[in-house]
Amino acid sequence: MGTGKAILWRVLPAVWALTFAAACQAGTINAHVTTSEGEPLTAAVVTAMPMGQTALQAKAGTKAVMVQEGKQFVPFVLPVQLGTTVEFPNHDPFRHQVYSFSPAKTFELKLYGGSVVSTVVFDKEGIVPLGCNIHDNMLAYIYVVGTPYFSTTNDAGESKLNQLPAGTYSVKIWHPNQKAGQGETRIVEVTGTGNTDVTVKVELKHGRTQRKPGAVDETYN
Ligand SMILES: [Cu+2]
Repeated sequence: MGTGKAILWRVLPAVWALTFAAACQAGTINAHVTTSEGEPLTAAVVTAMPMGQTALQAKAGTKAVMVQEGKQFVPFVLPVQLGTTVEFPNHDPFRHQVYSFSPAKTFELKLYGGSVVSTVVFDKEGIVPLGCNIHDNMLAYIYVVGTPYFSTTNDAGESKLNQLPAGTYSVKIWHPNQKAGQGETRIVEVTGTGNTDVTVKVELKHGRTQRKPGAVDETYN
């Protein structure tokens, strides 16, 4: 009898915790990102990290894709979670040679084309600028983050993070051409119900963008 009661008292808190967790709904963060002039900023990455949480690895088998097509990388900015395998399919009828010299991931894929799909696992948080040895105009960024909650702004500068468990988050906005040292961070409270709006202005420097294929590159085909 005494033992039974003791077990009950040990189990009850766990049952309550489970019931409470199940009752908790998920919230949404709606981010609106503009330049300092108030223009909508596309291709900015919005990440939400639960406060006090250390970097979270992606589930095993998580994949993302960075395409080469028309001598361009698509997308220009690809956010991925730590541990994600990125595929680099080439949709062009000629070959590419993708590389990065970044501290977060230094790699160089062999010259490839056709149905060969090269893959790289991104295992360190940070910014990975990509280039192609054959086509100088090609440029893209893989942004490796330690949270499953991330999204890129659309042409209207909007980004939605869904299914966030209620709690406090550190919300960060990153864009490849933002001014150095200007990692825009906000502390945001997400409740189980309704949306939380976050509005951020990002000051841009004169940054590099991906250029359209140029005459210089034509000779390397
Ligand atoms: Cu190329």
